Amino acid sequence: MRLTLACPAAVLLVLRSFALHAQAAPTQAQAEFIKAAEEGAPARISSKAAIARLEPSGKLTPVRPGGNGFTCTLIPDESTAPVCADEPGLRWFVAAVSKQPRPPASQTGVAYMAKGGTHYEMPDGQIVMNKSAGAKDVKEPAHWMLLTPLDPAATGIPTRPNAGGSYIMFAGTPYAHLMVYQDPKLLKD
Ligand SMILES: [Cu+2]
Repeated sequence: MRLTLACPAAVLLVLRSFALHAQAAPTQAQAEFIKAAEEGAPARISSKAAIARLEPSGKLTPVRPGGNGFTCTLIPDESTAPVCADEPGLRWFVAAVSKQPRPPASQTGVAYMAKGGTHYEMPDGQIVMNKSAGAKDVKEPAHWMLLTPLDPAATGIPTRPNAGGSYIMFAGTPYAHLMVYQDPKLLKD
């Protein structure tokens, strides 16, 4: 988990506490969190992923180490939707939940939300990042995401959910990304 590069001292502490507690069975609260977070992706990914708690401040607290570069967590909003993301994807989510002006400009991230999630939609169908007057909560089906700021004009990809299943969410903002309404659990190995 390279995220923690931002604060090397914290990483060391976290790694040490993993070493100390490596043999300890997870508490019931941890076990429940792990089970819920693992629902974000197919078992072949989530069973080997790191599990971490994510707070609205962007603080990540490891719950279980992983081995495949993915981390599963629960989005810290009313949805508490599980998400499993690779390293760039996790950094993107940390930036988004902690309301950073933009995600770190780095590689494209991939994230899975096999239980779906929610977003805010204005009466005209425009998807907005923050809840504002007139915005309503809309449920999203199971989907996966390519976290890279695609441009609707350059790509021709629509900016709203549609029968084709793919659209650019938050188009025109640094958090623009490709949404694919397809259950990641149906992806083949
Ligand atoms: Cu999205």
